[in-house]
Amino acid sequence: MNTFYITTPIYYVNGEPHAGHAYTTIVSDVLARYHRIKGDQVFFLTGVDEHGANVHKVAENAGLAPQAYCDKMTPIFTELWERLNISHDIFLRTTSDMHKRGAKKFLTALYDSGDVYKAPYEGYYCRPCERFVPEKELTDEKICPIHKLPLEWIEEENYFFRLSKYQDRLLAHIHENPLFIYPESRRNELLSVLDSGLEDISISRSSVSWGISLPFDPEHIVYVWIEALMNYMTALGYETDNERYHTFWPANVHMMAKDITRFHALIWPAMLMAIDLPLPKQIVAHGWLTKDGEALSKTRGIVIDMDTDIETYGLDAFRYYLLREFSFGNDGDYRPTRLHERYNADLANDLGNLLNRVLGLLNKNFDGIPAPTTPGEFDDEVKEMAQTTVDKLDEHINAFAFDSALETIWEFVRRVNRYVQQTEVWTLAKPETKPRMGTILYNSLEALRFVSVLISPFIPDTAEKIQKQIGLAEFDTVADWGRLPVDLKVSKGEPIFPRVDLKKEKAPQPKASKPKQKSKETNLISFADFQKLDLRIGNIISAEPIEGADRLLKLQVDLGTEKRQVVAGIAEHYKPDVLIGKQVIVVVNLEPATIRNVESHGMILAASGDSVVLATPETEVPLGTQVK
Ligand code: ME8
Repeated sequence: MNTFYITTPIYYVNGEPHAGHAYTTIVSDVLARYHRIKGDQVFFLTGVDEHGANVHKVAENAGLAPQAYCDKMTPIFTELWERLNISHDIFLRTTSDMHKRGAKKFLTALYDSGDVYKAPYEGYYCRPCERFVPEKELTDEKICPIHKLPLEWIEEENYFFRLSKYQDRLLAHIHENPLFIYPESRRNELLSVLDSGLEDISISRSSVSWGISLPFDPEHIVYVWIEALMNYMTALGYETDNERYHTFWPANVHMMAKDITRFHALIWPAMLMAIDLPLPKQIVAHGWLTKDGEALSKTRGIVIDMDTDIETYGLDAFRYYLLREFSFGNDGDYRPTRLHERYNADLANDLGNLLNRVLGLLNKNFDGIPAPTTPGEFDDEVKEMAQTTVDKLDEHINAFAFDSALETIWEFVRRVNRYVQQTEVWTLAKPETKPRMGTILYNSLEALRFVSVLISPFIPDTAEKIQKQIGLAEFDTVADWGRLPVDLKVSKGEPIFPRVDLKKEKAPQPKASKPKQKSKETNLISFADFQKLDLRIGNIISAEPIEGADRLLKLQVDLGTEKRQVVAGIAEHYKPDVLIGKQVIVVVNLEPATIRNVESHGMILAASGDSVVLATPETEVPLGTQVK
């Protein structure tokens, strides 16, 4: 039996979980559930990161001892995962005995490897990042490049890990295992980090008290990031459950967003190399979930109201929307109006109506599921498509293309709808055609059972509801055609996705953007004129404000064959850090211009109404691809 070990990051407890955390955990849940229905032995880990100066400080501010604070925060995470139907096998707390014992064993092994040494350290420290900011990232203002907050100068004796020693081995590993860091954009980013050279990193703090002490020097507390990475092994029972640890290590997938890939794809593998343990198979990073194009931030009021949307549309609609709408690896903007549209079109209409219609016809004309005795036109096409859907789904899931995976299933749902339509099954109730009617309804219901298996990793409650309505007593996870037993008594069937009335529910309306153009005719251009535009796909690799120009950002855009500097008037709508890694459409043959003393070689396209939203390709495409 294959094993499949999947992990989410362990989330900091210094704030409540939000939709971004939910997204990582839901995509990991899909993978875990998918591998379970394939028959793999799965272990799915999530949990919380409870140590470190940051958590300590927040606890102090709340007037609580750190442990009491963690005990208060942690249930907020476990309750959310329950509400989101997350099927994890373990929820790890870093304050647990199991983790502490495993971490000490790991640290001892690391020390014994000879790659840990003590040295004085001084540098600029960012508390929210919990890291020293390297020299090359420092600006004159000594501001954190991520949090834009002033850095603290810290001097202390620290233990260091000889990360620099592993530079060549890491490089070789990444080259020999092209899928080790996924997707490619992240792989390239980390290869360029490696190119610029790795420095040794400090792995302890003497100024921090909330954490695990080093087994070889109890005066020092292990740096929270080093401790956190070890959770992937301690949760298996590295010190406490040898059998489980050996069954599942190395992990198949460490899932996360792109913010923490350096720790996972460089530092963590080097630590494992130092103590001769196998490396995780894949470090996989998705993009940011944003709101109105901006990074989520509770303090700035940029939040996604998951609770309202789940209450209005149901949990599965929320899960479906996140998985169907966002292209994994790219940033995605959360829009309740799109959730509404997807709910009505895909869930209520395509799937819900199909189930209702087939069950309705069956109930009206048969007493239980009829036997498929009378084959006819279109049957084989539907059966074949069922099988190809399974194969395509597997490819998409292995590439983390959850949107394409769902689209593939929905192509099949729409094909079955068409089958019902093409065969005009409702006209076949006469005695001479009734056996054919029974066959079509059997096939349609078997197709729906099939669909229920395939959607079960994504929207598990809906999958179960469908099988219940079909009359199956236990959930059948096997996608093989013809397993549906005859004579089952189907239920009448409540709509699985009742219509949600926008006005009644006061669902958010899209902002009406003021059309800027005046009349149509006078604005017409010829096709030849349009063809003069050279539009290309580029990737934003850096973004920074322009002094004295509040509306402008200076962007460096990678077009595949060349890099361009572009000035864009989007600073009021996008924070620089959310832009990094975004694919955009660039007008590359625009005359260069100098704007506020900064040269601009091109222009990026954006929808520009009440708010400004960048035009991005629906899925990631090769850099330099022409847009026509
Ligand atoms: O980094 N969009 O914890 P953390 C998508 N404790 N995903 C998002 C997101 C967003 N807007 N915001 C957060 C830590 N995430 C460490 C991890 S692991 C050994 C230690 C998700 O609470 C995403 O998965 O800051 C991101 O990588 C993670 O939360 C960061 O969680």
